[in-house]
Amino acid sequence: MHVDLSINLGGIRMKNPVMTASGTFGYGPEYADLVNLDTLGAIVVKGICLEPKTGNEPPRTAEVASGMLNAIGLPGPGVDGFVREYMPFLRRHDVPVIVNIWGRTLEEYAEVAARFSDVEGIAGLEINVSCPNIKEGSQVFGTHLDLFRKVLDAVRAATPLPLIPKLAPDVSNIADFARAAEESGANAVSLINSFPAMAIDIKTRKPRLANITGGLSGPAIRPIAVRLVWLAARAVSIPVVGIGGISSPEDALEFLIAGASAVAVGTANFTDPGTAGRVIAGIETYLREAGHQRVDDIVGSLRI
Ligand code: RRO
Repeated sequence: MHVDLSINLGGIRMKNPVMTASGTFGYGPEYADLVNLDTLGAIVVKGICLEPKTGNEPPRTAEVASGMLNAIGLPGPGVDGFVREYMPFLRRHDVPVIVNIWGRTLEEYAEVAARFSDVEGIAGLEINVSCPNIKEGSQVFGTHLDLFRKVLDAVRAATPLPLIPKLAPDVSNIADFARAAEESGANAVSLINSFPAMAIDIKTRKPRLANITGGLSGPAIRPIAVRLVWLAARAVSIPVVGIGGISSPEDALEFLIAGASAVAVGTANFTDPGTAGRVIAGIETYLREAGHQRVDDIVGSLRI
């Protein structure tokens, strides 16, 4: 039986439901010798703001049980640098490019979105309101419902591109944020960003990250993410992208059954760049063996 893995994620046509999570796959070329980029559902690039930025002091990562902490602090080339240095490469590939964007103010979010609207080859924007590691504000937008709505309204007014707000995990009611995204005209939501966390070296009594706190990602956060995806997917009718510790087809299938229409592989890219490929193949096998022809057949198929 033929299995059709293709999906339409809020207006973004994808060959399959597996993308790479922002911040774990560079801007694409970094992985091109290791992964056939054209086989991916989509590439989500590292967060871009208006101007070039250097990021935090090292150490910026630390390994912890079943995961890692990071406080990278959003280094990046800015809008113009990204378009100049990376878009020519990305346009040569047959894979949707989703740009993760962020700003320090509402106006900056809107301007970044507006600037990308005219750039050829961009399939959509993921709106980062949930970075745990910059002091200037991004996290505040993701955890305060009124500010979250304001960012989305500003970005929605600035661009016709498909918009995917990336939700913060550390909120008391994720459904409120998913609903607010839908009401503001978002085309999908993605969740979760890394979970705010901290680790200490007891010999030196220093924090293991220069930033003191960071974001926890990897298998440690997967069950947290599956629950939040389940809650968000029940609250909205726009598609949900499930993210959090996916390193196998089985992990991805949990998210799809919980209600995600697509998934993103994140931290696992660092240890095995072939993970997304294995996840795609494993989803296809699962669908075939269960007698399904399309991914949608299992989305939200949780039995309670
Ligand atoms: O760059 C980072 O420190 C970072 C960001 Br923007 C984010 O959204 N999530 C994360 O874990 N790290």
